[in-house]
Parts: sequence; structure tokens; C-alpha cells
Amino acid sequence: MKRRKFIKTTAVSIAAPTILLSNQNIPSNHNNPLVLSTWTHGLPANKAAWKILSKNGSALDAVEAGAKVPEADPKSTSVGYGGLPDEQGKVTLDACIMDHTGNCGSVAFIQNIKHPISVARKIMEVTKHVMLVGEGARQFAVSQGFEETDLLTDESRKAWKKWEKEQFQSTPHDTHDTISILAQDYKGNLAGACTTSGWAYKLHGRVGDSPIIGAGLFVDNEIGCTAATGLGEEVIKTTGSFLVVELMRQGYSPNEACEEALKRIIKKHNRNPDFQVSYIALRKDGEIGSACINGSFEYALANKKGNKLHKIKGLI
Ligand code: SD4
Repeated sequence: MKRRKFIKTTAVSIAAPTILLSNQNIPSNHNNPLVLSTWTHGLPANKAAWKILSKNGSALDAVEAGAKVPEADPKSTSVGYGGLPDEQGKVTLDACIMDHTGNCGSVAFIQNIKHPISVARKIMEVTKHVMLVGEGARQFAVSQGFEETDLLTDESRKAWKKWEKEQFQSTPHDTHDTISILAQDYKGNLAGACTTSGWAYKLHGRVGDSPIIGAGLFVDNEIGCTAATGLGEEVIKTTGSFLVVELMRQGYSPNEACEEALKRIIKKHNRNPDFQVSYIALRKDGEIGSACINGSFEYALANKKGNKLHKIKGLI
């Protein structure tokens, strides 16, 4: 039997995912741009991204534009301006961006800058680094012309004061709203972005999964891209987004890949985790998938047919 035929035959009769490893050749979706993002604020984010994609703009420009919408919206209390602060009352932001060439930029624990996603992109484009954090990230942003702004709104200050008084225990399960956004442009190229104020009332200095390439976001232009929302600590521990992309490489559908990555978390927590993690995934051929652990999750999908919110149920 010729080698290629042997591989093909065994791929069907044994576990397809392992055999397909580097042989997976996913055809590219061309001329059908789409954008996929998390939660209800995904709808306005998609709208901004679609404006760019529909005019033949790049997936990278689209995800940045999309992420900037909730970043600027004080009603999105887990992202950017108006984001809920940490235990000290400071709004600290995490973000990252990745393009179809595998280039990426990331910013963590940055304060007083409204658009961390654009700082992440600048880091990717003008420095030799991938990630800047804290005061260094702020200084870099200012040196690049970003304005400093107080990001704590009256609403978020009030919520923090209430939390301080009651020492209310929150998890991202209660205060989820990270915007993760994935796009494919007319050329078929993929890009992704993630931006968040993270876990409300977290310890000062805490960084979640959202700025960590491979955890909160991963893009491989040959296979697909994935992004996360939910309890970042669990996403980091399982290198979640990279895992989902690798599972797609091995032949899992986007849905199956999201589910398998979450099942590993569920198993570690005696099949009864009391927190939320959700993934969105976009494969190179344009197929999308999503899964969440608990309760329900909403993602927004925009393509030539429109921009709609979709609700899915948790695996447990
Ligand atoms: C974090 N993953 O900082 C973020 C929070 C989040 O939905 O996504 N909440 O852990």
C-alpha cells in the first residue's frame, strides 16, 4: 500500500484526530468575511468590525476596531473605561491582539489608558517585544501619543465602595464581559483580539488570561483562531486557546474542540466547577464553534447575512 493511502486508511479506522496532525489541510474561506465575538457587547463590536471587513479591510483592523467599542463604553463594566476596579479601586486592564502572520502584541495591568487593544497593537508593530506590563506599558502608551484618562466612572466607584463595605465575593462568573473577537477577511486571513478589566475586585497586580497569547487568544492562519472569556486562571492553566486551535488541527470541529478543552477543566474540578469559562472558535474554512461550562453563554456572529446574537447552554 502506498504510504499516503495507508495514512488515509488508518486515519479513518483509528482515532482520526491524532493521525491528522500535520496532514490537516483546511481549505480557506475566501470572499465570505465574518466576525465572531463574546457576549451582548459583541453586537456593537461586530458592527464596527464589519464596517471594515465589508470594505475589504483586514481582519486585524476589524478586530481592533471592534474591541475599541466596549473599551470606550462605560456601560461595559468589564472592559476599558467604566470597567470595575481591583480591590484598591484601581482600574487595571489586560489586552492582546494577534494577526495572520503569527505576530502579536499584549499589554497587562495597564492603568489610565482607554484603549489597551491599540497599545497592544503598537507593541506588536513598533517594538521588538510581545508584552509590556504596568507602569512600563503606560509609559510606552504615552510615548506613542495615547492620552491618559481616569477610567473609574462614578458607577464603577459606587459598585466598588459597595463591595468594600460588604466584602462581596465575586468571580468572573458574576462579572463576565470580556470582549474577545475573531475575524476572517475577504482574503481569508484571520486575526483576533481580547480586552478586559478582568476579575472585578481582584488583588492589585492580578493578570488574567486575556493578555496571554495561547491562553486568552491564539491565531494560526493555517488552522483557525480561538478566544476565551471567563475565569482566566483556569484558561491559563490549560493554555486554553492554543489547545482549541491544536484540537482543530487534529481534526476536531470548532465546536468539538471548544468542548474538549472545557471538558479537561471540568474533569479537573470533579466534574462540578462552579465557575464559567467559554470559548469561541473560528476555523480557516469559515466554520465557527463555541462552548461554555456553566449556565449559558452568548456570542455574536456577523457575516453577509447580518449580525446576530446566539445563545448556547453550558456543558454541565
Ligand atoms: C479574566 N478572562 O481576567 C477574564 C475575565 C473574563 O468574562 O473574561 N470574564 O480572567
